[in-house]
Amino acid sequence: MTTPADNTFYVTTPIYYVNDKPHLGHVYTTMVADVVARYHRLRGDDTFFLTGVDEHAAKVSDKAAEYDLSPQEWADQNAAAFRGTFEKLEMTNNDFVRTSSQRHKDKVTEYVSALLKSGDVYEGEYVGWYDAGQEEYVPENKAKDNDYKSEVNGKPLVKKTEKNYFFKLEKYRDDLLAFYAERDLAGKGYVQPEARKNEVVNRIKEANDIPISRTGSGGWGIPVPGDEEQTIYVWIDALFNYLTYVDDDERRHYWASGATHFIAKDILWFHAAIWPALQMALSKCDGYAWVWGEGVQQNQLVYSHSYWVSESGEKMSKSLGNFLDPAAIDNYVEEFGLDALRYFLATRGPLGTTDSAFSPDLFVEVYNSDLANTFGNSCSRVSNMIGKYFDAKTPSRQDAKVQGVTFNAETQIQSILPGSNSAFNACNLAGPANNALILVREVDSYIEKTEPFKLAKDPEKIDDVGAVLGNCIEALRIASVLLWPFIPDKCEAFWSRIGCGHYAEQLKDNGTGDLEAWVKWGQLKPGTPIEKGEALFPRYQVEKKP
Ligand code: ME8
Repeated sequence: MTTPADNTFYVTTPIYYVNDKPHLGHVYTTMVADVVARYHRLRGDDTFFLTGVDEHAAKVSDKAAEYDLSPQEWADQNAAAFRGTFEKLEMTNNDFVRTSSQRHKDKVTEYVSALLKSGDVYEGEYVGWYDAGQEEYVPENKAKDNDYKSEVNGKPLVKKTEKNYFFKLEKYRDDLLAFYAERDLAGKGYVQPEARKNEVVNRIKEANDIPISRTGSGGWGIPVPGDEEQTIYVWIDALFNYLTYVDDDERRHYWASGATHFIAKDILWFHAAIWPALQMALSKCDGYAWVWGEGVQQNQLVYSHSYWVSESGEKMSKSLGNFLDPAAIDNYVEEFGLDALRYFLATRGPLGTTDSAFSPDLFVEVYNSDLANTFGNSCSRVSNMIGKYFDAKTPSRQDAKVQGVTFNAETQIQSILPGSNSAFNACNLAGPANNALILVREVDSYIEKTEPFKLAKDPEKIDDVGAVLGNCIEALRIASVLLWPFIPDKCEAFWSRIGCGHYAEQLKDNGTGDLEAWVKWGQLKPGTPIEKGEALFPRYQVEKKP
């Protein structure tokens, strides 16, 4: 995830199937992308964040039929549920994809027409084992396992040949491998984490052409241009969303910067092989060279995270019915606040190569240790003392050394920012959050060592007390700027208490900030009114656990 020189940043999530309501897994990927998008806006980057829903799947029309609704009606209901959940969770996506939107359908039709014309999509024949009772094709291995009989009624499967459209994936094998190699050479692998790359590369070496259409969808889907009998396979339709929603004069520069695609490992193959091959193929068509431009080749990447699993280790999924659904998510937000959920998911989630168990105990522990006892407590403690000893105004002296104790935060800050930037660039979220907390802990330890509450008893030492508290509030201001992508609401509340409400003003409605300037030491002017306010994160009593 590298920001190109022009400071443009484009981040996406998968578009989610609307056969059912959203769950924690969907919220997670969108939340991760949101934290990253906010970080880039905070830096001042021209940022575009896209999420949305994938509608034309057979499982959507099947589910609709169960409820006696049209696929569109069912998709509308669930798309609204996804949109509503994301809005409630204050996701800052710039647009929301619906693959049933006219804009998307028109663009996909244009792209597939171009590919038909160039010959990279061609008409062919699909030969496979057909279960007539079930009206479906059975993959070769499954057919073989069942002795070429129907799993359902035991009747022999029939070998059936059907007209189909194919994409010439095989033709792009070498180009894909060369692309992977170039990116590795440049030190910016296309697939991350690195560990996931090998399985993909090995599969690319053997990739064959893939069918990209189907019949019998009952009209639910985008027709293959010039052949109303066939609809474009849902995965091809879906992958194109990353392009259809930015393919206009206002947004095309986001595409050119090279997207960061956040996904989970379940859908890596489509993103790691089929997606870049489709882009390569489209770029060879008249008027589409920009689709595979330099910025795309250098910066586009696929970050494939692991799963949230239940405490017994099963993947959380709709089909297993063990996911945290919107109601359970609401409960967490009600009990702990939205920022607490954001913080927990972003810092303790399965971003790397191992799955994370969603544990209510761990949630409470992290909430209390990082948010209530560290950031929240430090903000209250320092604001309270400023209220008590300095008439609730920022004290004027900020010497680094008080009572023989040197305040280290100022030097630390110089290394925190570059460290956070490179961590974000590597899609590491726990690191930058922890860096900010290290700064907060530095404040706590400085207070423990200098004991301003004791010094304040001696009127002659009031300047020292001022120096300590002035340093502390300044360090907390900087920590709050660094924490904003994770816990925006609480940071904004804190800013309004310390005279920094203008940060929030600037960031409002997806505006951009000035991270570098805001984390410079010594900006809180002496005499700035400091409000105490309620605890930002009230401590949670463990026996009350949700
Ligand atoms: O695959 N842990 O949609 P989908 C973490 N429409 N993340 C999870 C998760 C879990 N247990 N379960 C789901 C599709 N996710 C296609 C995508 S994109 C062009 C088309 C998240 O509704 C994760 O991001 O099955 C995963 O990749 C995605 O939801 C799959 O969502």
